Formats: sequence, structure tokens, C-alpha cells
Amino acid sequence: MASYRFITLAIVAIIVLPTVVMATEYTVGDDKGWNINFTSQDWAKDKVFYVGDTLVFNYIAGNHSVFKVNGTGFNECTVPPPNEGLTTGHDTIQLKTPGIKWYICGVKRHCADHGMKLAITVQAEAPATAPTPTKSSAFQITSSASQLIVAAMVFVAMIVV
Ligand SMILES: *[C@@H]1O[C@H](CO)[C@@H](O)[C@H](O)[C@H]1NC(C)=O
Ligand SMILES: *[C@@H]1O[C@H](CO)[C@@H](O)[C@H](O)[C@H]1NC(C)=O
Ligand SMILES: *[C@@H]1O[C@H](CO)[C@@H](O)[C@H](O)[C@H]1NC(C)=O
Ligand SMILES: [Cu+2]
Repeated sequence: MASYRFITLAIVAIIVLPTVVMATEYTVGDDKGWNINFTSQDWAKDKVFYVGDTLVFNYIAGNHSVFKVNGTGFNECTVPPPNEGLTTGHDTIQLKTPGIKWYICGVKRHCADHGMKLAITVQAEAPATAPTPTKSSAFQITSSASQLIVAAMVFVAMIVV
């Protein structure tokens, strides 16, 4: 009886934990947030984005906005109709599909004059099976961290049951 509980808990932990650990939340511009000094290439260059990850755009509401556009809109800084924009100052976008994603600021000429725009490529694969060396080495850390949590849970379960 006790060993069934233990096995069930271990299986649940193994299935659930990696899913939780793997989704990454990226704050666009890090501490400086989404502002006119933002440079897409600098911020995105060392990051690998996966489906399920989240982008958070932090800024003073009213000073900026976030519009999802296509490649043409990105290059030409074409701001879509206002109702398509995110304007809360803490806008969260979940990356749901792979491919290139483009975002621009729709306030004044921030996009055209200050390059306030972001282009990222979202990968379909989960980090566990991704061939990218940089990400897979990063994943090994989270993987061993999740294994450690599973081990800790198993240990606790063994004491409890
Ligand atoms: C943006 O850059 C200007 C000039 O370099 C600087 O004065 C300002 O503090 C910067 N703003 C932020 C939010 O980093
Ligand atoms: C936000 O916008 C207001 C009004 O235009 C301006 O006074 C303020 O300096 C802006 N804040 C920042 C951090 O850019
Ligand atoms: C890009 O978006 C604009 C505005 O929504 C649209 O008119 C245009 O056809 C799109 N271009 C492509 C290549 O999808
Ligand atoms: Cu702006």
C-alpha cells in the first residue's frame, strides 16, 4: 500500500516538474524594461525562446505600448489600429507558436526614431530535445535541479509513508 503511494508520487513528480521548470519568463529589456533605449539585438542575442515561454513588457503606462506586427510592419514601423495594442505597462505575451515574432512600440515615433522594436525567433522544441548547445547546457542545470527536487520529494515521501 505504502509503496503504491510512493510510486504514484514519484511518477507525478517526474511528469509535472519538468513542465513547470522549463517554461521561462523573459522580462524585455531586463531591469530597464521596455523603453526608447531598448536594443533588440543586444537583449535577445544570448537567449533562446521556446513555445510556452512568456515575454513581459514593463514600462510606464501611457509612455509606451506593445503591438504585435508582421515583418513588414516591423521594418517599416507601421503601427496597427490602437485596439490591437497592449497598453497596461505590464503586458504579458505567451509564445504559443514557433517562428519569428515581431513587436513594436506604437507611441509617437519610438519605433521609427528610436528603434523601439523587438524581433525574436521562437523554437518549437522543448529544451530537453533541442539541438542548440548553449540551451542544452543551460537545460542540464534545470534538469539536475528538477531531479534534485524529485529526489527530495521521494525522500520526504519515504519518511511520511
Ligand atoms: C536612456 O538613454 C538616455 C541617454 O543615453 C539616458 O539619459 C536615460 O537615462 C536612459 N533611460 C533609461 C530608462 O535607461
Ligand atoms: C513618461 O511620460 C511623461 C509624459 O510624457 C513624461 O513626463 C515622463 O518623463 C515619461 N517617463 C519616462 C520614464 O520616460
Ligand atoms: C502585414 O500586416 C499588414 C497590416 O496588418 C498587412 O496589411 C500586410 O498584408 C501584412 N503583410 C504580410 C506580408 O503578411
Ligand atoms: Cu515607446
